[in-house]
Amino acid sequence: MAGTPPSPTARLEAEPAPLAFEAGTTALVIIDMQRDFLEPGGFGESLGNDVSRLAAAIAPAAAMLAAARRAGLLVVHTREGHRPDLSDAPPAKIARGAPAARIGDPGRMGRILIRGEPGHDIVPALRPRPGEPVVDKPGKGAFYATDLAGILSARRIETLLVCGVTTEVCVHTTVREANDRGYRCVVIADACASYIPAFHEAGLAMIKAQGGIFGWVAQSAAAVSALGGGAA
Ligand code: C5J
Repeated sequence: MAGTPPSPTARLEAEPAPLAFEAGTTALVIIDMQRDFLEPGGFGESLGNDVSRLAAAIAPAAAMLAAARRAGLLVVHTREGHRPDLSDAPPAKIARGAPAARIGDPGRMGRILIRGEPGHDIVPALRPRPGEPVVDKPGKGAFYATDLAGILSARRIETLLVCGVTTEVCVHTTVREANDRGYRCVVIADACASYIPAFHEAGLAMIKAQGGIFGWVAQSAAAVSALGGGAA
């Protein structure tokens, strides 16, 4: 666009190789850091998971959020959840596994995985600011049945810094979708988490294997530094 100064190029220490990116064409995408996944009484716990395992990702994700805001990156938050009438929830998803409480059932944070309920909210440490897009998604991938592609293309985004939960489910599905759409994806390892630690490690290993077949993996400290560093 005429009159827009060129974005300075930043260098990010990542695996399998360092990566150059420009703040103006880079977005931070924070996947599903919702109470339903991170707090007791929500969807994650209903599936038999120890939700305390996800807490470690909050502080690194908050550091990423602060750094991205300072650097002027587009910040996109996603939330997994369904309409109150469950019209966008496939019966096969509702019935999956042997949960103690199913999607749409009443729980300690309102109806489980339903938009508008307390459990659907993003945790307070990562609350979106006005103007930051919040993408509500019915599936695991953030591109499926959402307007994320339009949000990114309107800003000419080329590179995604991705964090959130869970590493091997919604983070991985979104990165795979994004990779196929031509985005360069950097998964911020310590700002992601899984209920199953071995799956977190395997998920990260799969991203960066084979020369970065799905993208890159970096630590939040390196990414914050590449974004200009400094305190929140
Ligand atoms: C899951 C997610 N694990 N956000 N959702 O069901 O990863």
